[in-house]
Amino acid sequence: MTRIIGLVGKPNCGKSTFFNASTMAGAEIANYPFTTIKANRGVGFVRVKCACKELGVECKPNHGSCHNGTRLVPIDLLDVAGLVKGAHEGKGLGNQFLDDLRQADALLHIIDSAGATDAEGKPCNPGEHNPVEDVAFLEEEIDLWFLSLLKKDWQKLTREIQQMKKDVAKGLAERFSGLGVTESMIIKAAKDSELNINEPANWDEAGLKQFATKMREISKPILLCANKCDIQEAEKNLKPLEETGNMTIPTSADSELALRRAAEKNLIKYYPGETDFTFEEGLSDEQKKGLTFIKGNVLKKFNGTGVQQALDKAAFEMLDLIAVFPVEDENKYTDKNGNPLPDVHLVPKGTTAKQLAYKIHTDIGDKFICGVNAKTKMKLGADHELKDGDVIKISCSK
Ligand SMILES: Nc1nc2c(ncn2[C@@H]2O[C@H](COP(=O)(O)OP(=O)(O)O)[C@@H](O)[C@H]2O)c(=O)[nH]1
Ligand SMILES: [Mg+2]
Repeated sequence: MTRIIGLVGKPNCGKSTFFNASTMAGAEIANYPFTTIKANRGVGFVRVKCACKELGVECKPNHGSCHNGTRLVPIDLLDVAGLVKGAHEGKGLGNQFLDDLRQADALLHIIDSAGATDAEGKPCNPGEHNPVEDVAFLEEEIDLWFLSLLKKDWQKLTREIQQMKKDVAKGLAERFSGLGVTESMIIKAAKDSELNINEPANWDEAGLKQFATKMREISKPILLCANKCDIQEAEKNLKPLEETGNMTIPTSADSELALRRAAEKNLIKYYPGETDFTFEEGLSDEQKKGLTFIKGNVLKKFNGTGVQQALDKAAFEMLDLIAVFPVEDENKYTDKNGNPLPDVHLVPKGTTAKQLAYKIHTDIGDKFICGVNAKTKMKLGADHELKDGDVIKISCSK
């Protein structure tokens, strides 16, 4: 299943800027065909150590790009409609918000850490709003939505599950499959809430609320992006944001967008995620001034703009994805046209050789005979679990 990273938060905190910066093709990464899928659905990129260096080949990516052994691999991004209070009751763009949210497997909560956006999402003077309040606000809104879905004919649902002697976790997972909630997530959420999974009819209101919260935490992990870190007032809010217990990263989406635009016009040499750039010819004084500000106040200070770092963290630390390189020739590491390391698949940890085959193509999955680890030439059975960085040839029956 394709994993999707959702950008969420109040209006005006920088979601669209973050989205535009992340999905911007740029000169280096322009060769992805579906950069914008829908208005708010696009393709961003995460950084992966390419196998090309280790294998001593020059890779030819079908999608994304490779620079000095760092490969940019496509990942789906969703710019979720701005959240307002009462979204779970359909307020504001509530239904749109929840509908978008359903599809996301991990959330980047874009926060105006400079406090220049008030509780309703309107611009205010930097420092006027306390961004820490936004953290609980978003979590509660999603929790209440999960809870309202749970409570909607809860009695009927639990009776049905028990009468049909259905597995409770399975029954609940079916009900919540549209939310990206799986059976194992349900079991974990019940356990973490100290609820007996076999007696859902006995769960009380407080238990249900707790269960909804756990389900949200497990199925929609959140990374806080302390955005607008280029504004001075952000500094004092970074620690308090971290102290909410969420993984936090300072970001400047505006800076990332400016850098990628300048790189696209060949005004600077900059690669996503890097902590510095170099000037090329042809910049105006004003452009130079703006970019110099970013160099000193963002890149140097925060080790990058944080945008690429946030995407990488979401993919590899929250979604636990690994990168595998399918090839058709295990000796030359190429596809059938002779292109070395043409593709990278991002798959969940624990993915087996046969599951990879199915991800490449249903036909390849159906005709799977075995896998071959191209680095060691070892044969791999259907259930062999793949490792990060594996280069894999799938052998099929004719
Ligand atoms: N200073 C600064 N401004 C930003 C940053 N990111 C976004 N903005 C500005 O914040 C405003 C709202 O941004 P937008 O992306 O439309 O927010 P959205 O409503 O969450 O999608 C715009 O004026 C952006 O230029 C940032 O990192 N730093
Ligand atoms: Mg927007």
